[in-house]
Amino acid sequence: MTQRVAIIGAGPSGLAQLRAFQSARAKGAAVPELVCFERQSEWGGQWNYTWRTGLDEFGEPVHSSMYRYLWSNGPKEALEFADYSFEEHFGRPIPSYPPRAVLHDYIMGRVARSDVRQHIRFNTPVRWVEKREDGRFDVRSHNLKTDEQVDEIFDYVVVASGHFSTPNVPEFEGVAEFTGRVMHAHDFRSADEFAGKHVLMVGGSYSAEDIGTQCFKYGAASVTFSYRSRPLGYGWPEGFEERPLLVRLVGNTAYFVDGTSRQIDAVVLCTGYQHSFPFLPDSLRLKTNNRLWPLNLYKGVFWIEDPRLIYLGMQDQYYTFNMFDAQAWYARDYILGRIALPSVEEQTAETLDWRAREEKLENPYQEIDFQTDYVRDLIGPTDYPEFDLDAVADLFKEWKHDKVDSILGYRDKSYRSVLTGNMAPVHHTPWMQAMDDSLEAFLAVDQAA
Ligand code: FAD
Ligand code: NA7
Repeated sequence: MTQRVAIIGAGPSGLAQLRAFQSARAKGAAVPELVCFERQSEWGGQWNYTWRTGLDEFGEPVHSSMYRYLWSNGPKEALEFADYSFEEHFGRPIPSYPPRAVLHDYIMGRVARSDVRQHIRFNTPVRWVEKREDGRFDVRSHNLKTDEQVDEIFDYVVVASGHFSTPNVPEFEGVAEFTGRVMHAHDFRSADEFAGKHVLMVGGSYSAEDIGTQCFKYGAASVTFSYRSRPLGYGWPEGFEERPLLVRLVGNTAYFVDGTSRQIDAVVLCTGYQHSFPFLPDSLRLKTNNRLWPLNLYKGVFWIEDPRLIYLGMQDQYYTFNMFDAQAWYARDYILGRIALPSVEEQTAETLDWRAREEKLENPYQEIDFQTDYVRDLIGPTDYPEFDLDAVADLFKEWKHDKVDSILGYRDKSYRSVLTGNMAPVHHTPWMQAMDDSLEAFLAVDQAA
């Protein structure tokens, strides 16, 4: 009987899984029946920009946390699909830090050129997954357009639903009485509304850094970062400052844990996200914070208690698209019977070794090497095209240095593709002056250069 695989989510991870199977089929393999459930009306996951916040037109939670004017926060050469270069997609080299629409176009380009769309059921969230006595899974999905629920049986379930959508929203004293705007990064859409304002970013990671610099770019009067553990630590130009943790708001004054205070007009809580799987029972549910090595996943992918349940993209990420590919290819080969998994004891021991190593990591450079080794470990036994992972690790390290050199100027740098060997052209307009983030403007400006 044909095996059936349910893939939950058609973002980059779910699409990587579809592409992995399609690539095997193109080489003559018999592949299982694939059904990809996607809650949104289009593929692309986070990369689908929406103006909506809160709930969508069906009353479903809005998935994407992306905002207008979002540009890649890492060099595109570090995330390039090994089987589909940027140059193949755009027909020429393009600059290293594309805006969201350009990356969206690239991600979609690879799958649009294959025949995987037929497997996706759009506007169809998965509501519940349960283990059956015979070892398979009952999957209940909901067609939002017809308002019908469908129950089906699958042999494997691949959870590719992302983990940057359910906001982590702490409470701060006085926030209820604060007269200015308060929002979580998940609901941030446009920096324009903060022009002329004094904005406070709570959080010390990517969202705080990127939303803060973007607000500054679009005219905020000042940007204050408030960190819990450690400051971002860049050489901030005038107009930025870092303070320790916010303790309370009184009127429009923010007080910090070191006793200092300042007037602010708006607060953006850049306090991260929760891994949230409301469609899974406790016994199957991954529980973790955002880190490089979540526990209970063999190879960072297989639910150890039952490897027919597979999670993609659940790690904190230096590597993104190419890592999701590596995971998807490995998972595919397990499903196709090409890779056998060791005993539960061996899986657990290996997983704990990775965790022990992760806990000793002291800086981003070591973290980059850690995730590089992880991706290498996954690619080795599969037919995912080999690429120079050491060169990618060097790229990430160069990127880190470039950010330290200039947090507002690092996106003006260029890097060499490890796939084509070609150097990216310098973008015509420095990032701080590039206000139009459309694909047309990015590519047209590049052509004019
Ligand atoms: P997602 O992209 O989140 O896709 C998950 C999909 O699952 C969604 O389409 C969702 O609708 C669907 N889904 C969820 N629940 C269900 C359900 N119950 N039933 C059916 N479908 C469901 N990465 C980079 O490489 N470069 C960047 O510059 C970058 N910037 C980022 C900026 C922001 C603000 C955020 C939040 C992330 C950024 N990332 C960036 C990381 C980004 O998460 C990954 O690039 C990528 O989108 C992760 O892919 P994914 O498929 O794992 O998850
Ligand atoms: P991250 O990278 O998970 O970071 C979350 C940040 O929020 C981190 O600095 C946390 O501080 C901080 N945090 C969490 N809870 C609190 C409370 N209660 N008080 C103060 N600060 C808190 O999430 P991001 O949104 O920045 O990035 C996620 C993705 O979006 C990433 O891939 C980007 O590419 C875009 P900590 O350091 O733990 O003390």
